[in-house]
Amino acid sequence: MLGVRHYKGIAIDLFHGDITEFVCDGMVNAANEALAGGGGVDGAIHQAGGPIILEECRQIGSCATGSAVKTSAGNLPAKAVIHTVGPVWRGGQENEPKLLESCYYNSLKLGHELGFRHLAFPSISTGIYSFPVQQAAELTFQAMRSFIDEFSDKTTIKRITMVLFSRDDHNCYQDQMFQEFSEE
Ligand code: AR6
Repeated sequence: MLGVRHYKGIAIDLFHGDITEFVCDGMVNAANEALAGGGGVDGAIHQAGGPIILEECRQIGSCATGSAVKTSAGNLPAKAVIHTVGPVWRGGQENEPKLLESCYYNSLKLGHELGFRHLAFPSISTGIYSFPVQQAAELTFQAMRSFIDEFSDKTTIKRITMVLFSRDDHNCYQDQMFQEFSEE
């Protein structure tokens, strides 16, 4: 069963699968600061989207950890890719939690500025960058709450989906989502 919650008129839900096949407006990518492409979800997004994405990344140049930038989506089923750079986990004492929250908050803000209705996120930083999944899931929904508290009355965003590649990650995010948002 797929979980869904509503908070101040915005749906928050989960999907178990490949984000490159997920239909949305803004598809968020877990990129690196050089916007150079890479492995994991970044590699999958560039592979499925085609070379236009890397061309535009080169024009932009770089993206600081915690920030977000936008490119076209090429062949992906989205209007744009929002590239954000998660922190590399170095034990938790180097501002990693705040930086991870900034990724979600700034990606949502960019999606809002672009007038999008539906954003899809992968589990940022929890693969190659080694951020512990449970803590990442807690921070994810806290960041969504902060964004919604600030923007719910003025944003076009109506739905935010976490797309989880593994069943274990899906279950972990579902538990945290149910803890953060009770049924309205
Ligand atoms: N759809 C959804 N989720 C996916 C997919 C997919 N197609 N492929 C992988 N994941 P990672 P990071 C999940 O490593 O930790 C890259 O080289 C994966 O199982 O992609 O932020 C970049 O260029 C995991 O749960 O991102 C950076 O250098 C989650 O996506 C670096 O990796 C994030 O794993 C970023 O590392």
